[in-house]
Amino acid sequence: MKLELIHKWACPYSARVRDFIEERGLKDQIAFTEVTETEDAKNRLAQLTGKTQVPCLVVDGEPILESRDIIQWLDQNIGGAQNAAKA
Ligand SMILES: N[C@@H](CCC(=O)N[C@@H](CS)C(=O)NCC(=O)O)C(=O)O
Repeated sequence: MKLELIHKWACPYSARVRDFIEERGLKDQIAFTEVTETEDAKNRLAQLTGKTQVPCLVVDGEPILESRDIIQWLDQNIGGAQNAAKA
């Protein structure tokens, strides 16, 4: 499964997702793209979602918006309790 988090350093909603990823020890499984750092990221985000909103988790090419939904997806799909214990 290919996972990419399109985020912004200055965005508190992005920070919430990054914190969850850090706490659960999932960093190695996710590629991070800062949306303001490349024109390509901005264009891809717009193509995928029709929006400029971050954070956006892209799962095998499918976007998930909303920090709460992203965290819930990560929790249910790759960040179970066994990882929480390790963090
Ligand atoms: N409810 C959203 C809020 C996300 C949000 O407001 N992100 C801001 C940056 S902090 C943003 O992308 N603003 C530009 C836009 O919405 O187009 C979430 O929880 O993810």
